[in-house]
Parts: sequence; structure tokens; C-alpha cells
Amino acid sequence: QFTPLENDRKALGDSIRGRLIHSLGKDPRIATERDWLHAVALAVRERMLERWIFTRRSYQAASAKRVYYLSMEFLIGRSLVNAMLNLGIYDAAREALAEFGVDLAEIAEVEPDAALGNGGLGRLAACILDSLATQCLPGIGYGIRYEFGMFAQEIRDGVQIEHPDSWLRYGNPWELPRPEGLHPVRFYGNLITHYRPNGEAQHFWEDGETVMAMPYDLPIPGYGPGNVNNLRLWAAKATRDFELDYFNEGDYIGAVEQKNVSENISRVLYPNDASQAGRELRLKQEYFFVSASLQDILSRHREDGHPLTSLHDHAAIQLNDTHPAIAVAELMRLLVDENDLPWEQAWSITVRTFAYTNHTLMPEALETWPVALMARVLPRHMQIIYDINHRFLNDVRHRFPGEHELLRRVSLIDEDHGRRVRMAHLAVVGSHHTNGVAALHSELLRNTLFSDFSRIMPERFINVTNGVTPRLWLHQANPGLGDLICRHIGEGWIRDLDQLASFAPLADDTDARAEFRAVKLANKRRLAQYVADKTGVAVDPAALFDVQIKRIHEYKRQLLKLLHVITLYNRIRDGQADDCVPRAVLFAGKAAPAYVMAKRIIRLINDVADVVNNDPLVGDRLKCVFVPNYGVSSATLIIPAADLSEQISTAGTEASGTGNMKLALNGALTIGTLDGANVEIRDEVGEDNIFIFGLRTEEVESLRRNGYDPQSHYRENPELARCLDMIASDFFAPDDPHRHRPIVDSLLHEDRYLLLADYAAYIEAQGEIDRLYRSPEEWTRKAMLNTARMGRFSIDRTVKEYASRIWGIEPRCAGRTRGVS
Ligand code: B1N
Repeated sequence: QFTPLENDRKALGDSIRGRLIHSLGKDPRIATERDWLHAVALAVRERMLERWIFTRRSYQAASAKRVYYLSMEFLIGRSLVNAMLNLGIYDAAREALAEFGVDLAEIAEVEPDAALGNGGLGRLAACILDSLATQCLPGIGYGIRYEFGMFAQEIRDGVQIEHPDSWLRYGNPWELPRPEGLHPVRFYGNLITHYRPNGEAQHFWEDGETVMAMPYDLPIPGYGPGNVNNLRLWAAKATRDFELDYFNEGDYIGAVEQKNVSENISRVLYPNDASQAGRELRLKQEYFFVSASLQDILSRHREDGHPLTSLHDHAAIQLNDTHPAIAVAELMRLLVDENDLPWEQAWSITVRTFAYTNHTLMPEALETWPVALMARVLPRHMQIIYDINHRFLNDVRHRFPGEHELLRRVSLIDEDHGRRVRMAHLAVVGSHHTNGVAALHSELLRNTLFSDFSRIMPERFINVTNGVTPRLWLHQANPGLGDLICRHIGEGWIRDLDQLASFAPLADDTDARAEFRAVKLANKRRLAQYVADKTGVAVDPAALFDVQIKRIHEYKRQLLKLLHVITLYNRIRDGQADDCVPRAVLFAGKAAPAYVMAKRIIRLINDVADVVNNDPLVGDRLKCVFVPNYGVSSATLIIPAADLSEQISTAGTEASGTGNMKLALNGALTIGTLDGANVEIRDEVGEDNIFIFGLRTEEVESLRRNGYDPQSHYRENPELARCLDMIASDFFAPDDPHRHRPIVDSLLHEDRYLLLADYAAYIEAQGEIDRLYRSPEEWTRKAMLNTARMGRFSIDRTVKEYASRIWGIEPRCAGRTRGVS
């Protein structure tokens, strides 16, 4: 037993000073903001680690089944304020620091974001970890400790410039390196087959290259009396006997040079959102963290004294998209080759252990690996995949005799595009459940991408709609609104977001509406200051803040929003905009560095912004800003200040979206298509409190089937034609008249995402928004109803559904430690 640390101001002050002097060796008289940040982080960490130990004891004592969440991405952001609020020591720590003359808010700004993810998929993983810990659920995240996370975006002369994100440069006070917990991971090499006397084949994978996976643990604190769970990230380390040959030849320097090469595996996050990289190093990253994680899971299982045959009773493994899907083959290899289990038994364990979440239908994001590449990098896995496929197809052949086309379609191997392994098929076949991330998306999965599989095994397909953590996205990001809600309905909503429903009646209370408006205005002032600092553009806090914040992708249709901006601009200049309200249109988001069209879109946004913002005829009636370097931290500033949330993807393309939930939770009204979770958001907030426009999924499909002609819209809508003509001319790029031609060409000749087809409906819906915004009381009432009706989109509801329907895990709360409320 040990005595937990105290959490009052005095004890925290002593810890902070102690860490500064005794752990960091810094003189308080000359300590920098970063020194203080690290000292406070260590003082907070000490308290988290106590709870962490109690948490592990309680899981151990209950022999609790655990979920292992395998994800290539965890977009955590900053940890300091989150940890303090979740441990209930924020105020005491702030006061303790004040006594040293240090401002907590200022040092918190010095912490770099842990940007180990691209967008929604990575942030979802982080929200899930927060929820598991808050709800005392036994769950462990497994991922990669990228040395460089998501690149930092600079906008220079309107162009995106990428800078490496060396977030570990000054060390990471939250992580605990565990050099004693290494696992070896093999690549390349040869297959050896031995035959037993009974004729049974035994396979050995030999030679090749071995890289060590070294674990780093990050404690994940739950809110309030929650648990502290673990996120284990793997870093690549050269083996100790790296390149023995070089050593033996006396080439010491050559050997040490080689060491760096194997450590490249965990060097950098691939900055692709919703598209696959297809590079050998990416495949190696996927296998690297999967193999290390499975070895870790199996050794914990053994240490707990359980036989391998009961793995699925003690472990649920969730595959966050197909990025870790090679785990299906790796677990088979570990069970069959390394532990001598018969194939059938190993397969039954495997399928009962894994579940798979699909996050996209976009064809360019579906992972397939060339058979030749897989066979070279992971020869044994390629063979196992063939064996799985063989048995699966035999099964299908028996159940659906004569359906040869069906076999070709469901095969794990795509024979039509130069023989490729279909990772989504491997994931579906190797898991007991496959889920989509919003009702519409799951329905589309069943009817399109996985229609054959859902005929073969319908019971495997379910929906689990995404959610967001109210701790970060309301309580922390929007303390003004959080406090307002607490004053009226208490603080139960922080752990139980359904309680927000009792905030709804306040929407009819004039005083409460005024309070809500005042909070929004303060948030808008805070954002306006930030925008001025980062871009030099002054936006009026009284304007309607219209935001589209997400990765730049053609399917998300930032260009449709921009066509609206140009339309407004033309109307203002024509004197036809007397009924239009002042707007500040804010874009933010990163483009994948190799995604040429996405970078063109950023350039055009900035060129349009330049013209609009500097036209004296326009003044404050319209501003257009591209806020650089969108990430978790800037999201926490932008979202609480938004009036209007743009969720305008082509129907059927956005799997769910989660920014849509965060914005509505913070009282932004949504303008959106019936896509992803927008459909469910409309069901919750009610049609009167959301602006839905545009083609529905079926209409998109039939339009495409019947031959879509984008130019018909150009011919029939003069306002649209004018916008496109301006972009195609030198209007927004006088120095470089052909700069934006490719954008217009792609819209007029293909328009894959039907922007032109939805333009008129979109402009019409924006007109309604203008009218409503001119009635502040009506607008505020709807905004408050949005906040009040977002209970369903808490990640806690999402995680409860996973826990009961897929994982079969239950809460195990750690005993209380001192001072934690
Ligand atoms: O996952 C989010 C959803 O809310 C979004 O709608 C969806 O677009 C997003 C390859 C992806 N799908 N696929 C990816 C990320 C990285 C990568 O390398 C694909 N991200 C999503 C959460 O469900």
C-alpha cells in the first residue's frame, strides 16, 4: 500500500516546485514557461499514476475482460488542462502556480498538440479512450509513437506549406518509456515447410530483418472519479545484434548507420485522410504495431494464467478501419505457428476476438495491397491469407452453388487490378462484427460495399453511430457555455449528456437566451483576436460566423461554400444584398501534400479572400478567412465561436462526420446535406432547427446512373455561370490568369461530387439563414435547442453500444484516491 498524494493548493505547489528543482534541475528564479509546463505536467502525472495503479489492480482483481483498440491514429491534442480538469485539480493547480507568479493559461499554450492523426478517425479514437476511462471500462489503446505527427500547415502567399511536426523535440512529460517491454517484429525472409510424420505441414518464417518495438505508455485520465487507462504507443528500435555482419567485418560505422534505417518505421504519420498511401513503409508500419500489440496481448493473457484457447473470453480487439487488419493473419500465425493450435480452433478464436469498424466508402481509401508486395514483406501472412480465402470461398461455394461471380466478388484477392489483397474483406471475414459509423453509412455498407457479405453473414453487420466527448468539446473548450449550463441544470451532463435535455426549456427564457448570446459573443471575440493574430484579417464579432473546418477534400465540397462566398460578393457589389447579414466565412483544414486538387482549393480560397477582404465596397458585410494549421487546439477555439456549421458533403460520401456534432453541441446551427450523421442530427434537433438542402443519396445515385451533365447547370443558372467565369478568368489571380482554370475545368467536365447540381438549393438555404439570423431571439432559441438536443452524440453512448453489443466488457471502477471528487 502507499499513501496517495494530496490535491490541495499547498500540496500541488510543493509538487510543482519539487519537480522543477529535483526532476528537471531548473532554478525557479529563471525557469522558462516550458520549464514550468513540464514541472506542472510531472506534478499532475504523479497523481494520475496513482490512479493508474489502482485502476490496474481493480481490473486484475476482477479478471476483467478488456478491449484493445488498435488504431494507426490517436489525435489526442494537448493533455495538461484535460488531465487537471479530469482529476479535479484545475483550480488548486492554477492557484498554486499563481503563487509562483506563473499563469496556468499561458503555460498551457506552450504544450504542443499530440497530433498523431489526420482527422475524424484519429480524433474518434481519442474520444473513445476518454470515454472508456470516464466510464471505468477496461480498455487499452495501441498505436504508433510517430516521431513526427501531422505536419504543421503554414499559408504563405495563399499556398499551403508543410512543416515537420517535431512534437517530441523538448521531450514528452506524459509518456513512460518501457524499454523492458520490447517485442521483436520480423519483415521479409523465407518460408520453410516441415512435414510431420502424419503428413501435416508446419510452417516456419525465417531470416529477413527484425526490428524491435519499444512501448511508451501514456496515462489516459477519465473524468471525475473515473479510471486512468493506458495508451501504449510503439516506437521502432534497432535490434541489439543489428547488422552483425558489418561488425564482424569490422565496419562499426556501417553497422550503426544501418540502425537508423530500421528505426524509420515509426518516423512519420502518413498525412492522408480518406485515401490510401500504398507505400511499402506504410504496410510495414501497419504490421509493426499490430504484431507488437498482439504479442503484448498474448503475453498479458498468459501472465494472467489463462489458456490461449480462452483468448476471446478475456480480450476483444477492435480494428479501427482496415489499417490494422493484418492482425487477422498475424493472430492466426501466432496461434498456429508459434503455439501449435489446429487451424480450425485458431480461426474460431480469431473471429470471436476481432471486430472491425469501417470509416469510409470512398474507393480511393479502401486498402488493397499488391500480392507481390505482401508476399515479399510478409511471406507467411500472404500464405495465411490464401488459406483463409480458400476455406472461406469453399464455404460460400457450398452455400451458394453455381454463383461463380459471387466468389470472384467476395474473394480476399482482387484478380482484376493486378492481384491485390483486399484488406476490408480480410477484416470482415476475420471478425464477428463489422460496423459503420452512422445509420446511413451502415445502411450503405450493407447495400453497396459489403452487399455480398451481408447476404452471406447478415448477423455480422451493425451500426454504431459516432459521438464526441463532452469533456473536451463542451466543458473544456467552451467554459462560458459549460458554466451557463451548470448554473441552470447542474453538472451531471458532463458524464451523462442526455441530461442536456433539461436545458431545452431555457430556450424559451428571454434571460437565458441573453446569457447564451453573451457567451457566444465572448467566444467570437476570442476567435476574432486569434484570427487577427494569425492572418491579419479583422473580423467583426457581430457578423454571422460561418465555418467549414475539416480536411480539404473534393467530396467535402469546400468549393461549394466558396461559390456561395463569390455569389454573396457579386450580390453586394451589384447592390442586391440589402437583405443579407454581415458574414465572416471561416475555412480551416489541411490538404494531403500530394493531393493536387486540394491544394488548388486552398489557393483559390485565399485568392478569393484577398479580393473580398480588400474591396472597399464590401467592408464588414463579408469577410473570408483561411485559418492556418487546423488541429485539435485551434478547433477548441473555433467551434465555440461558430454560428453556422457547414456539413455539405455530397450525400452518400461522408461516413459520419464528428465536427458536425461538436459544432451543434456548441450551439451552431447546421446547414447540411442528408449525409453521414447529419441525418441523425436532424432527427434529434428537429427539422425546424437545421437547414437541410440538396440531393439525397438515392438522387445522387440516379443522377449519376442517368448521365450527369454539369454544364446544364452552367447554362441554366446565370449567377452560377458568373462565379465560374470569374474563377476561370484573371479576376482572383490577376498576376496569373490561368491559375484556377483546372478547378473550373474539373467542375464543368466532370463534377464528380455534383456541386453544380446542388448549388441552387444551397444558395436558397443560405438565404433562409440570412433571414433567420436577423431575428436574434429566434436564432438563439434554435441554437440553444441544438445544444440541448445533442445528448445522443456523446461518445459515452457510442462506447456503451460497443461495450455491450460488440466487446462484452463491463465497468470496473478503481477505488477512490484522496481528494478526487
Ligand atoms: O472517419 C470519421 C468519420 O466521421 C468521417 O466521416 C470519415 O471520413 C473518417 C485513411 C481515413 N474515414 N476514413 C478515414 C483516415 C486515414 C487514412 O489513412 C482513411 N477517415 C475517415 C470517424 O468515423
